[in-house]
Amino acid sequence: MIRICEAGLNGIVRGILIATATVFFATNAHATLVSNGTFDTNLSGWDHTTGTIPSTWDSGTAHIGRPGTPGTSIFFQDFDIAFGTSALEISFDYQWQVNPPSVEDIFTAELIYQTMSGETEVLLLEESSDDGTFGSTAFFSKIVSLVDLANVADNGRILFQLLETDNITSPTGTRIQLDNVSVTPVPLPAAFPLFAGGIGFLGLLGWRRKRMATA
Ligand SMILES: [Ca+2]
Repeated sequence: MIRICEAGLNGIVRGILIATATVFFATNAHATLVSNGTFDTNLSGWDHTTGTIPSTWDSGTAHIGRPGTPGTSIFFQDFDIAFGTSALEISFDYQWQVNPPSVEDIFTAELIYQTMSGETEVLLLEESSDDGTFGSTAFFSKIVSLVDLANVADNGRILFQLLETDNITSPTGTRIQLDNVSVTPVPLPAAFPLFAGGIGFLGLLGWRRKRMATA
């Protein structure tokens, strides 16, 4: 009698487990939401002409800013975030290049997303050329929680900006080399405990059966 009950329970738990695993891994398997984040052959998919200094493609990377040319270089892409997504993992590689200037330049990265009531801007990174390591690639990664995400098309934007100030006395300047930009939905937090709980419960049933068999 107990064995039938356990077998039945086992089947139900397996069913729930398969269902939650499907949700969990389907969500987890989402590829990055941005297109051409690796800049393999060009800057297609990105707006690289906004601001006073256009961004350029160079050997599989994007160059934001032009050394010695004062102004603002803005580089961005809009993408769809599926309604119900609760968080995004954002990562990219960046490198300060050419010459540390006498007057600091500022590099910023932002996530902008549409909400029920308007727009939210999340500052991901703000770095001065005084603090940057020139000629060495830095890896950035952060998980951002989304609040009140609007159910509209192109509700997300990732934006990079280099503000290049005038260095009156010398023509030195900077650019940011950008690569491997990735924006990935983080699995539903509600699905994970259910999934992990299901595995634990199956383990417990297995342990009880084993114990009864040896008794
Ligand atoms: Ca690349």
